[in-house]
Amino acid sequence: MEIQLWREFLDPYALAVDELMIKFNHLMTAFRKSDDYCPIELVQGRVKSIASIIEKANRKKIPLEDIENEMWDICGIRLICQFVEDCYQVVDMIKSRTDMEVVSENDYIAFPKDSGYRSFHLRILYTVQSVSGPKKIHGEIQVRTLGMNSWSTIEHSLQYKYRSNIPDELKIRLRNTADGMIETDKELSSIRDEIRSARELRFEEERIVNDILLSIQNLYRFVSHREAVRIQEEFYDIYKEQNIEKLRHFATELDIIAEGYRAQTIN
Ligand code: 0O2
Repeated sequence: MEIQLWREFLDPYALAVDELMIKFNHLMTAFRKSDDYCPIELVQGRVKSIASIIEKANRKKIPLEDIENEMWDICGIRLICQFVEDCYQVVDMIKSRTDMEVVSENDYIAFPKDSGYRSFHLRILYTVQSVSGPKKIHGEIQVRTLGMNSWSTIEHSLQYKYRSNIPDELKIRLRNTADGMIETDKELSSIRDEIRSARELRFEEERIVNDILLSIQNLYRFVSHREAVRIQEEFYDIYKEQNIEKLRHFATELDIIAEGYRAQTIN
């Protein structure tokens, strides 16, 4: 295929990757705004490079004219989670969506590959509006934990170095580190509630601080500069104590003060 034709061929895949990344990032924001725990930690996406498509087509004996139907990961999305349980929740969420159709799945988390590779793969069909009308794109979504992701990223680099001929001794060591990663994931899952509540507390603190700063900014319109600075310093002192209860209380007090000024202005 000529370079220009490759560009045209890959264009709808780029659109699909962009759209899917926006959708999953938006989902993360929606979870956080609603104070719910977000099972997705990070969204990544890429269109497979031409070199990688050709290499894979050769390796899997896929004629170039068939790659559109036979290669699923030209449009690739990776959803990275904190815990194994989150991966399955994310998989269920994807399956229940109406804007993408899951056509098959491979659970390499429950059934790791011989290499030690773990991830949940979903093959999807996703429609984009291209210049020539709607086009159904084949895509692959990989769902994995942070641990699985670091292992596979490292192993993938070694595959490049050794061109699929990783020495046996190194393969065994990689396998052992993959086993270690399974134990780490299990251990993290067992303290999941603790980690989740710490994380929620952090997000809540961030939200309260943002609210307080906004209220102080608004107060500048109603109180003297000196008074606003005094309130600001009071906030800094409370913030230093790292006591979320006191922060909550301070935010409520500020709300009451702001409400009082607002009422005065209306009257
Ligand atoms: P890149 O550079 O990651 O884009 P599937 O049909 O997808 O459920 P299968 O048959 O393994 O599973 O598919 P394939 O096409 O061999 O692998 C799809 C992708 O999964 C790979 O893309 C990798 O991203 C990842 N993957 C699969 N097996 C391994 C593995 O043993 N180690 C690592 N590190 N990743 C793996 P590509 O083509 O490698 O390219």
